[in-house]
Amino acid sequence: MKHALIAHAALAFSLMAGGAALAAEKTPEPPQMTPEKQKICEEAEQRYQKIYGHPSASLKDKGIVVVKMYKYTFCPPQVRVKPGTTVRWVNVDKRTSHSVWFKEAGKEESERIFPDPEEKVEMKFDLPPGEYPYLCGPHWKTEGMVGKVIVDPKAP
Ligand SMILES: [Cu+2]
Repeated sequence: MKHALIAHAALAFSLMAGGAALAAEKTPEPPQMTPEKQKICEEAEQRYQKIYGHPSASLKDKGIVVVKMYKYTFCPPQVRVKPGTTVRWVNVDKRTSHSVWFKEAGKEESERIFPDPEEKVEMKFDLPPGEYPYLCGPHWKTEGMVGKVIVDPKAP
């Protein structure tokens, strides 16, 4: 079993328990959607469709929002989701591994996942409205690979 599936209850607990106490270790803001990042994310979506056979947005009906990891970028770098949404991270790179780490919240880094359709990181955001920044363990410092989940009841 290669799935780097993180227990939902455990995530909710530690995200809430972390918070203010670790405010000193602030996660940088996710990158702006420059034309370069836009291009990377368009490519990431094409690769996703080739691997999985459907557009990533088509899982929204099931309450799943997909974030692709590609060329040191979370695509999209920022997602706004309704409470209760599951965010699924998949790696559509060629050979680099990536992780999902809610470091600021005091959470442990996920497993480092490879470009393999069997691997993913998934978390259900049964959490209070707010911003949940995260990093890629191996690349946040050197490549600025950071992202953010915003829980918002008014999300589309
Ligand atoms: Cu990475």
